[in-house]
Amino acid sequence: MTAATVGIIMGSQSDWPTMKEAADLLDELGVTYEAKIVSAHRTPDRLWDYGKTAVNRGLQVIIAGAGGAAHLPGMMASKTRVPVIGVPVQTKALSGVDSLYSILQMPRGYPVATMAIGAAGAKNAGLLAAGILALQDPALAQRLDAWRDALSASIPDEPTDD
Ligand code: RP5
Repeated sequence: MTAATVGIIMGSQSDWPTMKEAADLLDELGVTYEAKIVSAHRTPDRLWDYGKTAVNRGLQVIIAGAGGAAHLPGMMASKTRVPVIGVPVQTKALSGVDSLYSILQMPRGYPVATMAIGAAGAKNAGLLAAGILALQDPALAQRLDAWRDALSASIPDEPTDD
């Protein structure tokens, strides 16, 4: 089995439908990844171990999604120098604005690249991770360019009624 270059982590099983957007995108582009449930509040020891071993396990980017008091991406950024991309998962109570603010306002010194709320954010997290890896991987760069070209080509010139 090929080692994962991207770690997709999320606070709960309930985050998976959102975070699967990132996983599907990485599948499409042929990027190796792993997906794990790691909760800042419910499994803090798991979070600690994941961050402590991330560099040595060869992870190059971590995509971390959480909702509500979404401390996972920030805590992971505190524990490892592997770049962390944060995905604010949409919540029922506050529509994900709570998640967004929890992830966005990191103190100086520990950056998290924060995406949009929800599925679009998760998909863009996959694309951003692929873009980072493509800097050192010409074949992936070609696949990513082709993906972007195909998206552009799929946009019609004019709107239609149906
Ligand atoms: C967070 O709490 C998770 O990231 C999830 O978005 C939210 C709700 O979790 P569940 O109660 O659905 O497990 O830790």
